[in-house]
Amino acid sequence: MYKIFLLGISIFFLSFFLIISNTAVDKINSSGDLAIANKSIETDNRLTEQVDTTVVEMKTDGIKLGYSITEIKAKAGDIVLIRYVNNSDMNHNIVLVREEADIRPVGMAALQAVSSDWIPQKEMKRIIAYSDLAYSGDTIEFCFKVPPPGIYPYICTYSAHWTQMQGRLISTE
Ligand SMILES: [Cu+2]
Repeated sequence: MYKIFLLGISIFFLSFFLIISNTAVDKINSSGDLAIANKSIETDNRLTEQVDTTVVEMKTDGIKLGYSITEIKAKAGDIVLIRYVNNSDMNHNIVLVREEADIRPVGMAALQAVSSDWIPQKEMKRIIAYSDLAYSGDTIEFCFKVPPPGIYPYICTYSAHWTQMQGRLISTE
């Protein structure tokens, strides 16, 4: 009888211990999950902060063959958004090329590319990004990812404007 009583007491305490320890484990799991959730939020914030957008307001007036902004500085990997107001009497575009030596081949080939809005498909390897053709009076937006650090020319390929209508994108670390 005494042994049965001892066994009963033992089972009671063992169950009690198991309940306590399970609760403790639950608590650890909860706080563990919470920590993981917080960490993922921090990671998301960091990702959105990494890419900035530089907005550039640019225009051309009258019969001038040029952009009002001829130098754009931005960080490699960021986004540049050019809002271009074509107040001139002619059509224009913005074509970003890989290097100085690409200006002439792209500009010359564009003269044969009227049907593709002055964007020469056969010289695409020299072109990083290009805008729509902005007709006289148009405002267009042109968005691109800033290439690795370096200096990149941008030109207007409409009707041989490239000889005068140029600017430089300076990509920094
Ligand atoms: Cu032009």
